[in-house]
Amino acid sequence: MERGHRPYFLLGTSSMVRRFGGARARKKEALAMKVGRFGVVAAAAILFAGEAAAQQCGGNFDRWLANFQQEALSKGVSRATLDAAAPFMEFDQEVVRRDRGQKVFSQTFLEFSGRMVEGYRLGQGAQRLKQNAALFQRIEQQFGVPGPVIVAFWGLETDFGGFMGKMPTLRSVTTLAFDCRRPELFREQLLASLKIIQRGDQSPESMIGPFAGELGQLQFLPTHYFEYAVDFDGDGRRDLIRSSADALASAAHYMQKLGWRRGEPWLQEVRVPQNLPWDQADLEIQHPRSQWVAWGVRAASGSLPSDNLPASLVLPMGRHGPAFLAYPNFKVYLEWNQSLVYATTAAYFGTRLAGAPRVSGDAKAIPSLGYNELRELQQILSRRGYNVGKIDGILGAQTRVAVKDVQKKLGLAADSYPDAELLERLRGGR
Ligand SMILES: [Ca+2]
Repeated sequence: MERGHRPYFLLGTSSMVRRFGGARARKKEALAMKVGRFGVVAAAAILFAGEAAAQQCGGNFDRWLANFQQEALSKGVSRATLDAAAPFMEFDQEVVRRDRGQKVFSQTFLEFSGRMVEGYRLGQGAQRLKQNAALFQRIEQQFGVPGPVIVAFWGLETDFGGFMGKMPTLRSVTTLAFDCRRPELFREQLLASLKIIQRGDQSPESMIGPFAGELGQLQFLPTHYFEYAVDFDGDGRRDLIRSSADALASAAHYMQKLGWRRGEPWLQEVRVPQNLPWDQADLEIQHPRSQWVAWGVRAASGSLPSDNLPASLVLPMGRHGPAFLAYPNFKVYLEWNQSLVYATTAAYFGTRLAGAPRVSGDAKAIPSLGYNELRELQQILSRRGYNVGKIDGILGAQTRVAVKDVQKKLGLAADSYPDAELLERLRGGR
């Protein structure tokens, strides 16, 4: 299973998902059809197994639910909690439809950060920081994570608590646990949702969120909610939906557990010389800052001390685009969301709120491949034996690794960022 705060979004913030909107009509007849055609077969299979072997997904919904409820009881969920949750534990075809239709789309770092950070969110974020200065001071004292870092996630995930989704979480996670796309992941989420209710943090009615089951102002998965949520306003409940203090402190607590290092930077924009050994620009490669300085890397603003703090050079748009040193704290961003564009944007947003100037670079001036070209590139790389994952037109980690390798073989600057020249040469089979 993939890791991460949101393992099922490559490049998805809930705000994108949120904009899909649409009717939430429930279409039970679709389920009835499915059960009608496959239910008997599934039941027979269970009988053949000679026991109540777990029907882990699909088949007859009522049978599946009864099986899940047994498991929940055996794992410490009370009958009373199950009874309270029962009216919401239904199948919702709309959830499946949205889950299948989830648009994962490709944007460059400058496009995405320009849209998600500059302007409205930056102004709002600065204001929120100021309004809650005492709260953020207390949070940093306890967990070591500075306010700007948390506010950036708050803004990206839910517009500072403004858009948290409108669907009953129990129904969403029940549906996705029953559906056979990622049943194990959502079976866990459903179990955690019930435990959150049992603990008194939420009620089945108050648990509202987007179709994929994330919860609250920082869009925690239910498992993360159950494990990392803290009560920071002191009312005795961990309420990540209605209490900003709880939600923000819980995010800091989660990041602390992911390994956030108190007092250290997370990301810093730099200028790089054009004769840099480009293959060293790789999240898997770290050098002390002194080595980067020796190679001619300079701070874009402020200073870049020549010391031993380890750093990776990140070029989200290749060697002609913006450049950042990513410090050990940056790995926490990648745990939150594996997408390099999302992680870099969230970290960059944090630096802006902490006073860094706007990133340099013009998206239109940097040669980038479009969606169709990226797909074509992935197809060519795949034919050449590279594992690029899904042919999806998205420049993900696997595609970057393949691009870097093929750049090296062709004697091109190995910055892991594909451009028209690379595609041209690969088309020609050279
Ligand atoms: Ca509370």
